[in-house]
Amino acid sequence: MTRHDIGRAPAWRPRVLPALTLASALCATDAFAQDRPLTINDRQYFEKRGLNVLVFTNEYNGMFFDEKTAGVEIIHHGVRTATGGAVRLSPTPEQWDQIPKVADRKVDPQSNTIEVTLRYEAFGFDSRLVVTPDGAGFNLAVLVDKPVPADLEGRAGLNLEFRPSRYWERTYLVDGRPGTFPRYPAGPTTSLPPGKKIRQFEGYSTFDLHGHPDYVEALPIASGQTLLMAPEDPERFVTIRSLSGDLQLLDGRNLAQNGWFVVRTLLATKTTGKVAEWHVEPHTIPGWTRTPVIGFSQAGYHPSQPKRAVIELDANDTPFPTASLIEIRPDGRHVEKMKAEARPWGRYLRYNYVVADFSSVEDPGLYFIQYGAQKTGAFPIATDVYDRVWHPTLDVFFPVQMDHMFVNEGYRVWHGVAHLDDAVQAPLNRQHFDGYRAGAETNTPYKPGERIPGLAVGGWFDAGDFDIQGGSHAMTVSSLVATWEAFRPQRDQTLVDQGLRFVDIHRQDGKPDVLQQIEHGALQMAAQYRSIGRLVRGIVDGELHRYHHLGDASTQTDNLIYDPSLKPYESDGRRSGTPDDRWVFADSSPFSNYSGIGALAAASRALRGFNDSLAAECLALAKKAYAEERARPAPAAPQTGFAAMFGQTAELAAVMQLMTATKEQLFLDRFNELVWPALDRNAAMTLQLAARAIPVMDSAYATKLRPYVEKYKTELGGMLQQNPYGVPIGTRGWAGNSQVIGWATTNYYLHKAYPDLVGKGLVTRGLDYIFGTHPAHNYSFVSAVGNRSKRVAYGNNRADFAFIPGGVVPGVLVLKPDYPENMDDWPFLWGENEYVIDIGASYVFLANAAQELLGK
Ligand SMILES: [Ca+2]
Ligand SMILES: [Ca+2]
Ligand SMILES: [Ca+2]
Repeated sequence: MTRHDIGRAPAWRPRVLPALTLASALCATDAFAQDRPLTINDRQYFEKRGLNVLVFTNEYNGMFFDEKTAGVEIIHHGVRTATGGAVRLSPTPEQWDQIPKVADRKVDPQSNTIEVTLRYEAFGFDSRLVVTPDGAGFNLAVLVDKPVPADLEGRAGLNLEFRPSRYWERTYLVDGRPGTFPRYPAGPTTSLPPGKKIRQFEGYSTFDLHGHPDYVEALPIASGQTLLMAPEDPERFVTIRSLSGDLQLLDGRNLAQNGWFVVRTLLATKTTGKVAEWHVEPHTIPGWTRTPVIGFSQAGYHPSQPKRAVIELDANDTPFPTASLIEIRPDGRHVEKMKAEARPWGRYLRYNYVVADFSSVEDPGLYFIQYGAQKTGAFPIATDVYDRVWHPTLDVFFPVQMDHMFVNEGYRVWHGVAHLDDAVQAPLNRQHFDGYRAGAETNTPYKPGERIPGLAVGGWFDAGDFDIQGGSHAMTVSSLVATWEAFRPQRDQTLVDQGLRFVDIHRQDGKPDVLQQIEHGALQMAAQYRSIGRLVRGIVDGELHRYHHLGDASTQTDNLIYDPSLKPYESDGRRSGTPDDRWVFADSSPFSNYSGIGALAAASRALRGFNDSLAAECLALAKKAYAEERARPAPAAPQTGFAAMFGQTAELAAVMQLMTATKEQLFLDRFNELVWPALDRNAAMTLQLAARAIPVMDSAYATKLRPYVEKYKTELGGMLQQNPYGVPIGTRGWAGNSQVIGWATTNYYLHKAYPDLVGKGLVTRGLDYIFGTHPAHNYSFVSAVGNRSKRVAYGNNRADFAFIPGGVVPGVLVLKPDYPENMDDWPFLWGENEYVIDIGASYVFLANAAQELLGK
């Protein structure tokens, strides 16, 4: 069994239907459903009971390239097991390999066919991928009007990728020959000269030649005409038969830990028309119905807060009328405490929902929820449920993310001192990876390749990767300062020694950990302002093959200053001839600079009395940089996209922090000048900032702000109806837990100032969502917080299928058109599972806010 199935009844066991009804149901409805071929539904994908086939409802994008969320995809008994069905140019495509563009897509319900035209512009290569239901499955064919280009012969193939964690511990048959899906990659591979390699993103290479001539490709682990995958498992069984050419089964993990099992047929060459064709038949279980997901808070509930279980149901499921809250008594007996109506909510995305409200139960104790025969894990109702939920984030997640430090925990070293060779000015005119780019100016006082002094200090690894991102640092520092100023948490469970670059987890040193983290962020940001005069876009590897590093952060670079007089891999013990020192990218955007200025001003307040010299320097740097930025001609505020959302409030946020730090009239006036137009433009984005200024402003300010809060409250009503969870669920390519936390935090500030307008329930609802009351499954999105939580995630230890305690993942990604997903057995989808520092900091704030509001 996989983790996904733990605690759930086997999906194919019929539930609580009288024998007669069941028999007739199987004869009529289910037998019919089983025989019914795949048909195109009104959401433009192929559907039959237990099976969906998506054909480029999701496309590859140019930002992160292959995210394993595009192409022909199979949702098999509710689980997206296959992705990347397309013409691909390598046996086991990696994230930064060439991706096809969709030049055309035709959905034809008349002929029950979906056809996409795929284009590789760099090769002038077009092909058509045609999906047509056939028998119990479908045919997948590739057609070309012109022969495959000569340089892609033997390279272009029809690929389909299967999620390893859904197939390992299972077997396959290839033309009757048995095999077991490898639990861990074990070859075979072959070494090829670089001339054979298809150009990757912007000419970068994911492969480190490391002084040797050849790169590596995966060879098939099996090949033949007919492949039966997991024939022993009715939920996973798929048959693929090639109608032209051999099928190959490959293991992409031999090249990259995030690779999938790939089934592939090379396209026929020097010919036109059909150049590859498969018959694919995923087995379906008659009358299959997805097991309900009972969404609830894995961390439990404060007695006085609302307690809503949101139950997610298959569209074919018939809801039970009630759900029960069962108390686990001190004598061990299980006693039904309350039977709540399972109130139909309706449809959201592809599922139906019912909501059971247990709010009236306020007695402290241990409970679980029973719905039909299904029982959830146990959870507490107690006055102290929020006391400790943020500790793993502050005690473990943040220390593990600390750059330029050695981080120890008990017998375990998380990583050694990293990136002592930071950093050099990035080259000009470069489209880099991870969203970095350089134009014609460095925007710093340094020449390309020149060393920028003082940067090997402080800072955190941005996320599951190891770069230092300016923007997320600013948000993190500002958020940690907000926590310090609002709640003054004195918690001290971490020793931080900046002089020795040493961190010891679970070891007191007499200093509040929040302040030590603020100091660590401020040290890096102050270094940037000291040597460059602005917040940098980031500090990141120059080479793609170092950027995707998995392992100890201290081995990402050699920690030695680059010296071009030495040969690559040569060292005198202090310098080395390997040009691996990280690059500094700076842009000229005032918006990111303002966010850095605001964070420095905030840090200066928190650090006063803790590190006075750093506090004073942070404020001086912030004021100087603000004056410089204001003296520059202001570019037009971006009107669309991410920059518009943050750009337009960036200066306001900086001024709010400077005003709070200095009380100077200059900043008070500027704040008044900016805040009202910003509220008129986008109140939802501005209200949190505006409310945070209330203690600094006069009472007339709070009165003037009130109508905006009233309007927000009205708009909230509509938002709360958009999904059964009653929180804003984002639909972008990076899942939206951060927005949920931000929304609940705004509600906290508004509740503090206008308790008659915004209730406490809108603060805890955000946490209920994070802790398990959400679509797809019911694990807590904070690793090691709540009874069951994310046990694999996209931290920098993801190759070990592990987690970092206290890390908060992005959450539920809504794949078009209607599939909410958060993989719980496969850590490698960053949009679902990547911990990021700023969401960690904002989570610490929200958890403290809930604790303060509800009290003991
Ligand atoms: Ca990054
Ligand atoms: Ca401490
Ligand atoms: Ca180096």
